[in-house]
Amino acid sequence: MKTPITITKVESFIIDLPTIRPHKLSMTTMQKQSMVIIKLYSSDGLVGIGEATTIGGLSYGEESPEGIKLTIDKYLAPALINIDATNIQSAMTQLSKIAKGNRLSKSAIETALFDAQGKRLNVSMATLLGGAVTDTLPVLWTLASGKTEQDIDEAEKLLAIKRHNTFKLKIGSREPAVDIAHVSAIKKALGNRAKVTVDVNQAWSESTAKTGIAALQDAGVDLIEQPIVKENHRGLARLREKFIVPIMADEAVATPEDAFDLACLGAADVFALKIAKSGGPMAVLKVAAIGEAAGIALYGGTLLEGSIGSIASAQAFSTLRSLEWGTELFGPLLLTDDIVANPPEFSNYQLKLPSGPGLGLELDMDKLKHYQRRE
Ligand code: MUC
Ligand code: MG
Repeated sequence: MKTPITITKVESFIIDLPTIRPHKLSMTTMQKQSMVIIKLYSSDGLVGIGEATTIGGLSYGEESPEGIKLTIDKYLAPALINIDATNIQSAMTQLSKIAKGNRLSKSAIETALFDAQGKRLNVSMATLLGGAVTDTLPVLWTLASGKTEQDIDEAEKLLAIKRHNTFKLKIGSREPAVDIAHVSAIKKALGNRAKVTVDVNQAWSESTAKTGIAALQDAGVDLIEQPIVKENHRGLARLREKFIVPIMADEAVATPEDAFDLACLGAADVFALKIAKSGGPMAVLKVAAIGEAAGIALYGGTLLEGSIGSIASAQAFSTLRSLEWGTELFGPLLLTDDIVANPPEFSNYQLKLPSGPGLGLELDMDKLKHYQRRE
């Protein structure tokens, strides 16, 4: 009988990497990104890597970097030891039995299992997920310095070097009138040369959203992301009824169950897909399938992961037939350095998928050790 290939060890590290400038969202201003990176070892000597990253400690979501590391070390890793490293579905089912929720942590594990299995079979992670239909993905950039003139300058530079031609603006922390003036000034400066989208990150009440979206629609904004609290699916449906500008669900659509409810209610024109939010690449493709079946357009989202999480997302998104709104997988470009030896390439408004097996990335252990948090 063939000796089974089993999982022998899982290591996790918290990495703190500074951002190139403050990144201002409705709930926090980021000066650094804290990523949980894992290494998953198997009995055949292969090591898979994965990433679980959130934004602003506990201010954005329900899992913090410290909590993710604890969850992996104390609960998920012990449940994986000695089980079949080549059966990803079975390993993830095992994790779903011993841990509720904790989807960011699970996404890192699933990514590492795919990375190792891809290396084992000498195929990309996308191939394991059914096959890539493209090797490049369009990528937008988020303007979030908090200053209108600086954001316009940043957009002009990125347009000039053809790195991005769609810009997402983060609003919601200031008075709506101030935010609307900010967005209108940027849209006016960029004109038809760029698409402009806004992400309110749940900051508005439904009544503020009614007046706010009306003004943003008049200003020529192309897409409105998560204007109200994520739990208010019916409110999103009411807003969608009212406006022509498309409404995108982000925080509201994490699991396939969320996707099903939003689809039944007609509450979104677009779904923002994120592997971490859904609990891994396989779960995010289920969300995408529900969107496709309901005629909801798709968008490849990020939790501002570094290269590992961004490329894991890209591997999954590259298997989708249509990503009408492109992606926002620019996370590595927001950071001052990288912990992989072959950082992803961005040019001509696109992210290029690496060509190697698994994720196609090589961890730089010296860099990882340099940025590792020691406590
Ligand atoms: C979010 O809510 O969309 C994605 C891009 C960005 O700047 O922030 C994130 C989070
Ligand atoms: Mg968002």
